[in-house]
Amino acid sequence: MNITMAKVMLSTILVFLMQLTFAQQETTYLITDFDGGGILPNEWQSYGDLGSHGVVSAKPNSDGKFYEQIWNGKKDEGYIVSQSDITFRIIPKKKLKEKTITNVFLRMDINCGGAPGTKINIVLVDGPNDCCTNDVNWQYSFVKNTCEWETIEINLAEFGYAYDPNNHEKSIDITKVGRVKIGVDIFSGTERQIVQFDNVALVVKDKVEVTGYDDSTSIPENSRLKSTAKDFLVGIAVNPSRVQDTDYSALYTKEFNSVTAENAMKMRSIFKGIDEEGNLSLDWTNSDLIVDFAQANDMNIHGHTLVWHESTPDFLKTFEGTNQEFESIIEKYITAVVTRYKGKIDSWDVVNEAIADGTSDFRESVFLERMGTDYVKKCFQFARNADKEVKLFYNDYNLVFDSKKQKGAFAIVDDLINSSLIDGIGYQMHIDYNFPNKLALKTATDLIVDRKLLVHFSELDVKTNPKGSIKEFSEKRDMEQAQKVYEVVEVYNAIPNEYKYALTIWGLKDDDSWVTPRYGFPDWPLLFDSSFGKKKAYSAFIQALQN
Ligand code: 9MR
Repeated sequence: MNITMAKVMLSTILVFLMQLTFAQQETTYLITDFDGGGILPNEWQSYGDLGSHGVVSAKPNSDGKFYEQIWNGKKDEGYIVSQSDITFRIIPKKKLKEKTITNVFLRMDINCGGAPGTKINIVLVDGPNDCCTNDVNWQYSFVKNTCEWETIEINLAEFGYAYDPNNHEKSIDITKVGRVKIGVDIFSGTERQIVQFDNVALVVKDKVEVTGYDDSTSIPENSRLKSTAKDFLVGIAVNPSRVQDTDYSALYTKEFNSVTAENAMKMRSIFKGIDEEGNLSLDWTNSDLIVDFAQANDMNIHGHTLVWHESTPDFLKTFEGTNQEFESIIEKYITAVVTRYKGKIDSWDVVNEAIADGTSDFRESVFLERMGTDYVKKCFQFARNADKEVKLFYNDYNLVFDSKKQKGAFAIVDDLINSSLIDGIGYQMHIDYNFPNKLALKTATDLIVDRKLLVHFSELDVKTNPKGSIKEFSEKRDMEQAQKVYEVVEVYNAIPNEYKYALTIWGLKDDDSWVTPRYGFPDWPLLFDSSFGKKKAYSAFIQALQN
């Protein structure tokens, strides 16, 4: 054996050993590369619109819409769909029955066929009726705007909460339903768009790799959140009683350089009544306390929130005056609050949560009812009139993954941009240890950056027990939560500096959080435990900024 042969053998053995060590066992048990001709030669079938309408034609159908199917490599490799504003689905004929969904991934190669900006929804359909009431959606925007082929892989376990994050009863327990089908919807709007698919597969993995947070690397004892984050503010939600408690205030000032009042600047805290002449009765006790604390400690202040349906005083809901009078009261209120803290408060959530869950429509509220669909814009204008310098934000939750809500929110935002009334968007970030994934976080964050607005991850907490399935905080959940925090911080830190504002954590200690009382399950959603101890999620925050 000469030296070259020996080298080749050695490297072959090495590669083999590496594969043994690193390769994750996976089984691809449903796959189609469309090479057999026709839509789905083996184990997939078309469903719904495609089946009834699809024709091999690039001309509009009688309904004026385009439907085009090109099989098996006629243009490129892969399956091409080109149509406007319509749903298309492919469904594996085999059910996922008895598979544990935790380790099942949908993998496919996709290409936006020359139409940058195309979006698709990956849809999980849960029986028995196949469509559509129990569908869950996972919106995917093509990463490469050049429309090159890209491979996407989605952990099906992440679909669970997309369905209805606020109603845990309704969310799908995939391990129980036993007959899950998977579809792909083209979310094409009114423009004719093309999406190409190839190598659609379901992949079962032995083990789901957790990447990013490394538990074996300890962080230096003197690390601080605020000093590790060089290019943005690290905020904390505070309450009047806690800023006066030295255990809390010591940690607040050590770790954070921005505060948001968790409740003290909401209408219900400040706005106490209206007299017969229309004068407002305002109580500044709590809000002043927070402002004084922040100023004394040289911390930034983000104001939360001028208008929010959930913090509307009852006397406004039952106000008997005219709509015009109502609007003038809101104007007076916003003017008074913004003016009082001019030069002290750096930014305001002007309107909070204006869009209803799972829709693109306004949420019902007395503000909508009395001031019309322009109410958000009016409130921003009142705030802007009161202070030309203060930064104005629209703040809402679930915008990362509720695609309809996202659409509604950005319609509001785009209108505000046109009127030069908005400076930034707050993504609240009340999220789960396993949802949403990093790609979804990034894709949604890009929507803000694309508009050249400031990004505030405004109310971060990471639920570790969203379905109430655990009684105690496990090592596993601790790690998973840390991994999610790592991803959030990584995504935030990757924002171009000029659009960074703050990443605010919604409370200090696990046992202070709103989550447990609200959902009724024990949870551990924050970075510090109930004894003020740093959790893995704290280390993950620091690590994500150092790597
Ligand atoms: O954490 C806040 C909790 O203490 C209050 O009882 C509740 C109602 O005012 O509001 C909570 O904070 C909410 C925030 O103001 C807006 N986004 C959702 C937050 C959690 O409900």
